[in-house]
Amino acid sequence: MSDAPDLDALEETARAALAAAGDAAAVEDWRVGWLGRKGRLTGVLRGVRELPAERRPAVGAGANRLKLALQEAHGERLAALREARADEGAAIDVTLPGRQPPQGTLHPITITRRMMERTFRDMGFDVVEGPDVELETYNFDRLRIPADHPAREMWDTIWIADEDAGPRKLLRTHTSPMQIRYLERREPPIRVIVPGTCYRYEAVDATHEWMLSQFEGLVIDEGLSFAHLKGTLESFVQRLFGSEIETRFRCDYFPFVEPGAELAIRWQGDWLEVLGCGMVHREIIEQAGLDSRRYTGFAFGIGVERVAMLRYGVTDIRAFYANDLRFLERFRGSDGSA
Ligand code: YSA
Repeated sequence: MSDAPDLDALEETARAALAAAGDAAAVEDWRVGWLGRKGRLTGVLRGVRELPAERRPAVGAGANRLKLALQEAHGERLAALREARADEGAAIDVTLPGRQPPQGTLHPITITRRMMERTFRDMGFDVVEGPDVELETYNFDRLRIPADHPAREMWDTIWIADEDAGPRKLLRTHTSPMQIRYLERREPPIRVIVPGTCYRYEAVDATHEWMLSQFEGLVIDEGLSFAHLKGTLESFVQRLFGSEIETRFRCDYFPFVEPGAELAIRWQGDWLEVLGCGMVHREIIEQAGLDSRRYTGFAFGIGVERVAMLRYGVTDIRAFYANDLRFLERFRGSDGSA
């Protein structure tokens, strides 16, 4: 009469052997050795019929359970080996030579903005920024451009549709609203620039974009005259373009300055207007609670894209925002230093 097999000991031995099988071939050997036709567990199952009748059901059931458990363990072991192989495949091969991923470059308008900002900082200006979504009152009314003023026509406006009955909002058409906002918070002497993006609902052509960048400048102090305005702007232009640059001041009209002017630069045998400017209107100074007999000032708004066109010899402003990589590549290596 045969002894009943020790199924627990068998299971332990089988599992240890499976864990030691380090590749698919070893696992297959294990399967054949334990679960194959002549395998150890198959032999145990066959031997059940040799047992005394009263023990057969319990040993038979235990051996079958063990067979199922070992089949499951076999499947898991194969899956674990496959996963380990996949991980190995994904591992970094540190012996391969390095590869440089594609690198972006600074956009020419960013480069120009930085260069302009640095130049103004060198000239003693502070730098602040303001909101792109502006209140109508700052963009127009408080700059002496009420709703019925014909000067509103100068700035084709993109209004923000708002369900509220509150104050009307728009995408700022120029950076000048920051003159008012800054004067609300600061006392003279003031010498500040405001770089920012502006938006206009207007036809695009070689020198006009619907989205443009400006640098607002505001200087308020005692005893400032138009000569200071001219000197400051000429100095800025020469720092940027060199002393040979040809400039032209002409009379212009903006309701928030008196007198007003524009500055153009020689370009392609013609003139390209780069900025509007003027002496801050007396009413703007008084609106800020300042004594206009004591304080005077000047302000300007420079078009950054126009400066970039001049600096880089770009004849069509639309090139800056067309996202043509061949164009943008031309600026690789420029860092915005003046
Ligand atoms: C005037 C007097 C001040 O005391 C202060 C600021 C100003 C400027 C005024 N706020 C203004 O926006 N004037 S402007 O409409 O003539 O624009 C100023 C500059 O922005 C232009 O000289 C030009 O260089 C640029 N610009 C204007 N519209 C543009 C544009 N650049 C590209 N596309 C457009 N559509």
